[in-house]
Amino acid sequence: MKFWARTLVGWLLAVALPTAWSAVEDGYDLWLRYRPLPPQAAAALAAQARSLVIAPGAATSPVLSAALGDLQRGIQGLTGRLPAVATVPQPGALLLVTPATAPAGLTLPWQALGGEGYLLRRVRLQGREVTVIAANADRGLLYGSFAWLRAAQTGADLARLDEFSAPRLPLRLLNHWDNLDRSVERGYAGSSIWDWWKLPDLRDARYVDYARANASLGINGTVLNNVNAKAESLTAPYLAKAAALAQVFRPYGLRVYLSARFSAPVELGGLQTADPLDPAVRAWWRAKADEIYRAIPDFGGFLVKANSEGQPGPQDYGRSHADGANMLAEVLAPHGGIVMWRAFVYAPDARDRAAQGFAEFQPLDGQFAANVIVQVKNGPIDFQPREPFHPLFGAMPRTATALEVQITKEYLGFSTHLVYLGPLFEEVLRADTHRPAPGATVARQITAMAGVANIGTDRNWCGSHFDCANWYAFGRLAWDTDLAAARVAREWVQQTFTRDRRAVDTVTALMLDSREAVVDYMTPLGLHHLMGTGHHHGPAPWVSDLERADWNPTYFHRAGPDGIGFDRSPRGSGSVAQYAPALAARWSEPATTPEALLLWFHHLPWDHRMASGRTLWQELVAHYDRGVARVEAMREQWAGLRGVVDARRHAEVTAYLAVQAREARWWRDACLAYFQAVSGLPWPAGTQPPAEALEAYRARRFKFAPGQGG
Ligand code: BDP
Repeated sequence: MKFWARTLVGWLLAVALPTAWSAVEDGYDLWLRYRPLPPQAAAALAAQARSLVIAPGAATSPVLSAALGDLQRGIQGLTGRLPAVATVPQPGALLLVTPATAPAGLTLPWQALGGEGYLLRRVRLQGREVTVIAANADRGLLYGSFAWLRAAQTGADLARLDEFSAPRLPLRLLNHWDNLDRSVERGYAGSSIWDWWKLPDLRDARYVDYARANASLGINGTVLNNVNAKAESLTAPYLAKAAALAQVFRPYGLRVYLSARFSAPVELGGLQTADPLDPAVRAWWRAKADEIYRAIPDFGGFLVKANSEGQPGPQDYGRSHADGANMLAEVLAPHGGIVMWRAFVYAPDARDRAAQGFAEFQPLDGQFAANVIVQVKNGPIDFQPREPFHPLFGAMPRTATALEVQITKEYLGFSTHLVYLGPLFEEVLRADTHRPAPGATVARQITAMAGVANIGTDRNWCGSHFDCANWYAFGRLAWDTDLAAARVAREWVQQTFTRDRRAVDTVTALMLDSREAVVDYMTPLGLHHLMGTGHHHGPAPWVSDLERADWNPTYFHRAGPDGIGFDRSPRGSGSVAQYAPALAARWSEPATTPEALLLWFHHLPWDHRMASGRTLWQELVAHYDRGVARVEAMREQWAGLRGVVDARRHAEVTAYLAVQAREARWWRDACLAYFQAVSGLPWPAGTQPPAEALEAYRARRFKFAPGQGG
């Protein structure tokens, strides 16, 4: 090669290509980046994926085409070679097979795969080494294809591949709290990705990428609109818009659902009532259901927030939640649709808000129709950094239940705090309800999992790069509730950032530490709901003047000169009794309550002795300090990755971590300033008093904090 040519090639390799490359690292590609592997690894992978083999004619299935599309895109990206689609197996082929198309001599455990599961396996077929992606249906092939790509991207040994996976939960859904004006309730990632105004005519290319990302995780349903629903979403023009989205999503196995406003028969139908037992109301909903299914033949069903936070519901007419849910279930049943009826309710006169959901719903066990699922938040209050699991799990054995978690971090620092939620999801899924016996985990009690989405129009989808890990973890854990959050974090890092081992170790460790960090600097030892009023940004433990008692942080922490914490033991509200007797007994006594939940269940004097030997007051300060220190450690860990992680994303995360460090300190200082004032105790030796006076923290206002909806 001539000198100038060598120089040009050198310049391209050293400067131009990496620059061009890093320019596209804006997070848009999520974990489906498919960036080129190092030459040797690329060649090895290419040898295993020379062609994609399907049965003649099979590619006409839209779902299979979607699977092939991502396999081609992925393999080309990773290896630089586009695999051909063929119908005859050659060495190095990837075979996509169902029982109907499997070649003779290939015996596989078809039955265990169920309707959605898949098997990835290296086999010798007629003397040739090939890889099979096997499933009973095209949807399984789609999930299997993404699993193969995940294996390829995470550096798995593809020559020895043998992976079987089938979901236990048939329903794995995102819940968008998106409004029709494109604002997003508790959204911190820009506007709603649904451009309602331009739908159904304009179908943004982003809708396809959204569906691909969900399919890659096995998410199979999406509720398009806010649970605080507008009746208009059930009108013909909006149904046409939802139908357009359903059409885009269909090849990716993603069904569309809608939040239904219970009073729609009045608001849209001109009826005098929305009483679920009124024949005219039932007829209205029946006609509406028929209309919906004409527009969206595979419509999934309704999600309903009723008689909660001012939403209309059956209780407005003296009817029960079961009456309301069953009425909707009846009109959806002929079409195969379901009702997800939320158990997030709390009455204004609540003696103990944590007890309300159980009190209203548990007695209704056995009264819900077969196609109703009662959707229960992970904890009995409201998506706090840490809560015990909701006592309804396991307590309604004759009712199908769904676990609802919040992916968007309304109470965990919005999108500017790095908090990996995998450990939170894992904690609740693995919580032992003891119902009917020890070992009955939440994961074993549910039939569905719903995640309140954190997706918006931001280029990186979720408002921050790391918040995409929470979308990812939700999907992966909903698919396989036994997965470890640590493994999920690791594979996300490998696909999203780098396969550099040291960097993967560092980022994974940082992520795993982050959830405990936020608990420590916001609400340690079982404290909860200390957040600012309305927007929930920042600390406000002093707020005590809101109209309803249970809107006030003082209601939840009950700090005074005598001590701190909410007594839910038999000596207090008694709501601990909603748990199985073995747990209730354990959590009724401070000595046998895990310290992480201590102040959730008990009101204790400031000088209560903790396991560490410190007093409760000293321990509280130590936790807040540890939270702040953990964030500082996260910053340092991340700083050490400069040059390993691409510059743009590295800088963005660095900036966010600075916000988090500042706000963690603010949380610590403001909460401790307040608790110190009410307890009257001196600062423990060696600890720092807050930077500012309590009044200064109390005076802060955040009128324009995001996520308050339209
Ligand atoms: C609360 C949110 C509110 C939601 C509500 C719900 O602050 O915006 O509408 O949950 O889940 O945490 O319905």
